[in-house]
Amino acid sequence: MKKISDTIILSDEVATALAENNPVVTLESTVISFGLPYPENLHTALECETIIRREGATPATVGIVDGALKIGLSAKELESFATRKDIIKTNLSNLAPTCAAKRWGATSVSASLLATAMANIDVFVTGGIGGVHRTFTQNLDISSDLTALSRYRAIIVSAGVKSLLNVAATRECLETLGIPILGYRTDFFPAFYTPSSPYHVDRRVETPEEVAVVYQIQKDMGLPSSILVAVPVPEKVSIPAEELEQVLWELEDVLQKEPVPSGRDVTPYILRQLNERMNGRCLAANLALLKNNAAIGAQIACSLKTCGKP
Ligand code: PSU
Ligand code: MN
Repeated sequence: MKKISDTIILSDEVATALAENNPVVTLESTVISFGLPYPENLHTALECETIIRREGATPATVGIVDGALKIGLSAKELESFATRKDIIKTNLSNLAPTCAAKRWGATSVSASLLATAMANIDVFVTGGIGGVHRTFTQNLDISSDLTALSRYRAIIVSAGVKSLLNVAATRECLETLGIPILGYRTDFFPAFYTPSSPYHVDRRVETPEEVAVVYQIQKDMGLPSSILVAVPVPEKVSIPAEELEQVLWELEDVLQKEPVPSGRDVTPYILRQLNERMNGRCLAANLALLKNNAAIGAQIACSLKTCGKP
């Protein structure tokens, strides 16, 4: 175990990979503890790691274990994140308090990205980033993921944002915060379950090498933010926008009438509700896009090593 600081630690495997300048890809743990049901959460977490290894990179799932922010969870720890009931969902605001309390914490995109940047790792993969919620005009619910993307620099691979968020407002917010969006073989910002949205990306790229070029320039110019690589969900499991919209309207109606959670509990709650109403199709799409993103993230990490990394 190697320490980066008093509270951030690397597994031996990740420490060795970094010391040897081999490609490393980080992953988040909130999707395991709060985004997917058991046992799919555990199977997918392990499979994403296998995919990353197969592509030639070292996977490093991030999570808080007994108050330490750990980069590179073991298989046993992944199982704990998939099953324990006392895990705290963490973002930038409760990261330090969770560590101070010596608790276990699942790291969302924001907290995982902080860990990625602190360890000097270049690539982080996830399913979907958080964004601006549909009800933001009433309660200003904007994910801390956007704050983190603007503050910490890495390449983050995701399938865009879910249309349970306000996709247009999220796209605007990313621009305001100075976060470049690269469309991976697409001209349009993907909307998670749906491969496309009406909103343009900043540049379309076809290969991992093209991503690496933009990242080098981002670093060269001293631009502090992450680059978002937006990868459309694989076509065969995708869900048409109109179909999803219908269910989301119905859901919003229900949410108006019943007491719903607030703060960090909103996203996991809506995800569960949506999945129930879609007979598991959302889950199938979610699993497929996570694996797809893991493969592309690993390819990008490998390409960086031949792309003039100092
Ligand atoms: N999208 C998913 N599944 C998830 C999340 C997003 O399909 O589990 C998680 C990610 O960890 C993301 C977090 O960082 O939700 C955003 O939560 P919030 O909206 O509370 O910021
Ligand atoms: Mn929120």
